[in-house]
Amino acid sequence: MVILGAGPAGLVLGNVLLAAGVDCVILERADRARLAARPRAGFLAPNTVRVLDRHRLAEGLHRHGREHAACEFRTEDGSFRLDYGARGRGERHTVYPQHLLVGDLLAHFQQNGGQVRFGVEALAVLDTRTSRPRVTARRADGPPETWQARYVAGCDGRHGAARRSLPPGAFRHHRYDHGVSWLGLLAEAPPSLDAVGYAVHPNGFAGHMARTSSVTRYYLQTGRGGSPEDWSEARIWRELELRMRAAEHGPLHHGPIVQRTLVDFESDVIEPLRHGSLFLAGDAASLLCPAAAKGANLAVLEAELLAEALVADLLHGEAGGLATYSERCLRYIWRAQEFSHWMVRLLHAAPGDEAGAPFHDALRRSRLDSLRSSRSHQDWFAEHYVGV
Ligand code: RFL
Repeated sequence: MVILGAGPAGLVLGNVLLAAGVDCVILERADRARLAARPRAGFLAPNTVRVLDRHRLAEGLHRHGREHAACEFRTEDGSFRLDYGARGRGERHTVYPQHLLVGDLLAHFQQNGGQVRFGVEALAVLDTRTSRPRVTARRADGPPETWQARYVAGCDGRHGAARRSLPPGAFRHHRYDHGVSWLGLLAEAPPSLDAVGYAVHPNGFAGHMARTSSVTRYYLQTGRGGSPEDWSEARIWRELELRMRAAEHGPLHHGPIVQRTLVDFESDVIEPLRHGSLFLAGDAASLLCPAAAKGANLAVLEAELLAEALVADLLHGEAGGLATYSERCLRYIWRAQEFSHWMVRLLHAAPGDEAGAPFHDALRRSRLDSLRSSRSHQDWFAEHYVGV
């Protein structure tokens, strides 16, 4: 088995396969140091924790992760807190930075004898209609390499080799541009709220999400086409204080900004996720905008489904799980896409040039009003916010 990419999808898949006795290798473009230092997600759904628990991969997150169960909305119509952990199914997030999780998964895989080839970039997946697919790859300072296996798992993200290798005409690529961009920031500062903060302001959205006791993720909605360098630290904190209405709710804890990333809100889905002996999982299968924090959670869910189906096929000759893998994942993917899309509409004013923008904006305020006052709407939110 060849796995492309050592993100959450590839590493969960690799660990489950290895534990079952399936021989596999992971090809990873980045070097080890870069991989373990790439902060991205942080909010892990209860299902993700259950999957990691089932495969004994959750020791680090239980030791260092923190439970999280509340959001605070700050809007032009006032603020309100939603204790989602006490609504719906009563479930909570575990906050544990993705790069720490990736570090744990990598260590576990390698301690159990798993092979990761760092600095190896897959170029193409060939012969996917046969039972001996090949992966061509290159190393920065070495000759081209070819890897061959019974199956290949494309866990190499949206711009990886797996997507590029899909036979033209054999898949649908659903794409949506939400017309919104966020500047994602990491501040070396303790969280300022004991809740996820979602602020809707005439200047645009601002968000606050705890990562650890000394690191906080912030988001600022920005225009398209800017550069993270347009944002000095002074401008960032001024804008965060303004949009989060610090004058009314209390100041934010300031600290050095150690990461600035621009994220254009685009979503997409590849259908189907299986092409002969090539399977897609994680961001390679579907990209979700980060508004609802679903991407890493879906990646883990899909990796477990794929691992179990591969084990059934390779060790027990039962091909049914692989045959239905794509269909089963796509149901989860579209549910997550639907909720993420709803969140984007909840948190952002419609672009001024969009047809019916004032109407959409009135709908957004009405949605927030309903979420503030309707217990059944809060139950629905809680279930979808922590679920995948
Ligand atoms: P990854 O993590 O991108 O890993 C893919 C790996 O493949 C490697 N690679 C290749 N290797 C070999 N050959 C090639 N040709 C290759 N091309 C790429 C890459 O180096 C990389 O190591 O994908 P995976 O495993 O599918 O995991 C997906 C998640 O990383 C992603 O969905 C989340 O980070 C999204 N996301 C969030 N998800 C959550 O569930 N909760 C959150 O709180 C959350 N917050 C976020 C986020 C994403 C963000 N950004 C950066 C868009 C916050 C942000 C700012």
